[in-house]
Amino acid sequence: MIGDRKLVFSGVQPSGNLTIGNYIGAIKNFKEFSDEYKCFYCVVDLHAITVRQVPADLRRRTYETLALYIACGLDPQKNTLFVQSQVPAHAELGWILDCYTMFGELSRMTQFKDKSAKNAQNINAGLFTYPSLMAADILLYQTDLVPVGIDQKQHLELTRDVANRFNQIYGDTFTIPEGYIAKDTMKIMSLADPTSKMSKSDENQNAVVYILDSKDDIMRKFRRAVTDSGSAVKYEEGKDGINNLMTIYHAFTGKSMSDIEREFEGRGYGDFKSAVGEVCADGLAPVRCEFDRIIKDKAYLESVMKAGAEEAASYARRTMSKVRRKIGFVN
Ligand code: AQP
Repeated sequence: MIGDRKLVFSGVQPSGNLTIGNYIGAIKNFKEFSDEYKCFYCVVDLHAITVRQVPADLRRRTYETLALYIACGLDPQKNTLFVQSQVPAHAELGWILDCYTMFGELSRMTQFKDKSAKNAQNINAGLFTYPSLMAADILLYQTDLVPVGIDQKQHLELTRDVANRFNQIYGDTFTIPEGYIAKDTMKIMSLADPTSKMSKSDENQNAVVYILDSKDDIMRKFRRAVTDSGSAVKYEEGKDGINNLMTIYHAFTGKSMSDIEREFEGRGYGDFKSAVGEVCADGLAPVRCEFDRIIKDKAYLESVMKAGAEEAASYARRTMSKVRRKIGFVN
């Protein structure tokens, strides 16, 4: 809490080109908080290295993710936009919280299970302890609200458990954050396998629609999206592919599922897939246009990063001094 304003924190990993899953499930909603709350939006590059990254790509994507935040309407004057590795307190508190997070808790995280299955050659300790670093990101700022996609709910619950544990041992230290999972929050699924989440690190480019894809690419990907063998555009159990496309259509138009069903009655999947492509490409066009303008100005992006990191560090310092004192570190 800053005065009477609640504090909001959220982050996105620069681990790949951002997808419409990141957009619909997270970034698109971030703007809503700016007027009412004090908002910290972070590019979480420390998290990204739990999976091996090419250094030049990681650097480029860090700039791009920041530029996308701004292109999606996050004004750096109103929001603290920064890069996680530029505020070392994240790593420091991450280590401390590792010591207050149980092996069993981390073992139950579905993201760890999914990611270790995908990266069998590199199941590193960071991948396992990722949730305690995420807890540190959030608790460092005494965050009240964390807007995240529904897929991050389990991590947020762990954050609350760790914060409560720490507070029980040492007395009130951390604000217990609430997850803000919007009523209308959607989980966007892969276009190639609609039973699994759309992820930026998916190797199958046709499974994923990127925020910066061209209209042609977007149209092509939706035309090839996997659906069942039926033809009625109807939201129902077992029709994962169509349900996912309807969710995306809803996200870009605001139309309800029953309105979408009426609109496409008797029109078949082909027509519907093209319509989803159209609304998605048109909805993203202004973001792409802004992005193209901002990404060219590296000096501007660096000034945003610097100001953001300085402000974030000043908040982080207050929490760290409290944590260090309570634990018994000599200041
Ligand atoms: N498919 C999705 N549907 C809805 N929300 C999603 N988010 C991600 N994918 C979807 C939301 O985006 C925010 C940022 O996510 P992240 O970059 O921190 O990590 P992630 O959830 O692991 O995203 P990816 O795209 O799946 O990245 P990789 O492939 O690197 O693991 C979060 O708020 C998340 O809810």
